[in-house]
Amino acid sequence: MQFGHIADIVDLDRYPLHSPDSEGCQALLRAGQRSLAEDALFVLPGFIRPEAVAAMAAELEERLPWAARYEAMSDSYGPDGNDWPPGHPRSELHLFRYHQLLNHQIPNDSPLRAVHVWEPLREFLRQLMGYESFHRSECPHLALTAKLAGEGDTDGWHFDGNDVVFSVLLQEPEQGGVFEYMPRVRNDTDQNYDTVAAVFAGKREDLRCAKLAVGDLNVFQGNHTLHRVSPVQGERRRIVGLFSYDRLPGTNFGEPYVSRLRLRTPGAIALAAGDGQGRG
Ligand SMILES: O=C(O)CCC(=O)C(=O)O
Ligand SMILES: [Fe+2]
Repeated sequence: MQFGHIADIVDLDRYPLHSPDSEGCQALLRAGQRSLAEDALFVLPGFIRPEAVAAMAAELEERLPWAARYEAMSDSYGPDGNDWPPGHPRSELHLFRYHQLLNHQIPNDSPLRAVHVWEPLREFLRQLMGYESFHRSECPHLALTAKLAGEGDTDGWHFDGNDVVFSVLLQEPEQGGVFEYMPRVRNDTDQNYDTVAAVFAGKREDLRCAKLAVGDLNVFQGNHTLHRVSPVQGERRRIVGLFSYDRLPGTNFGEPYVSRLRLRTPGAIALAAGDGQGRG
């Protein structure tokens, strides 16, 4: 591996996660908790060192031919068993379009994976979130992924199904690809559909844009926060790495999204065609 030690990848001078009792680390936890409470988002600028960011982006872009192509119109909420009338925010569809590299397609010695499996990061995030237990996802497909968004690709308006998402921005597009969000627009008892409907209709006053630069670690609570990635413009792709954790050990992701990705993975399609011929 090009990067022999985690200190070559993560800026430990600025982010001493390896010394959890240090004043530096404790101050980071306090700042992070304040930021999450106010903004549902906590950005750690320059978390990944520039040389490592460049290597991660290149490694992922090289694997683009094997990435799953996701393209679907979806609602922002996920199914809840009800039939919502046309015009209701729950029945409004948005475009989701990107390439996604799945966990098993990212090499074991990838510097991106080295960050995901770095124990001090998991423990820091556990403390930041105030969870009693916190585990790396072991999902063979989605534990660690990367989204690569080219011209016109976008993540439509949605709420996340999980409590918290950790991402690192690895490459910025020339234009667009902006992470837009409205912190805590809903809560457990109030869906606030009117405000959501206004955003869908184009109202932008209460939207925030995350100021992300390459190398930043973004901790984001997306289950109550409406968000999207605006369409990418230009030749250069937007690339993010996404780390999954869960309060329970050994959790896998739901099958529908994974099977959709599997079907749209070039290798999987080739394998299915090969099987057919072999039997014929
Ligand atoms: O690409 C990003 O920055 C976040 C994407 C997102 O919202 C998601 O994967 O749920
Ligand atoms: Fe999301």
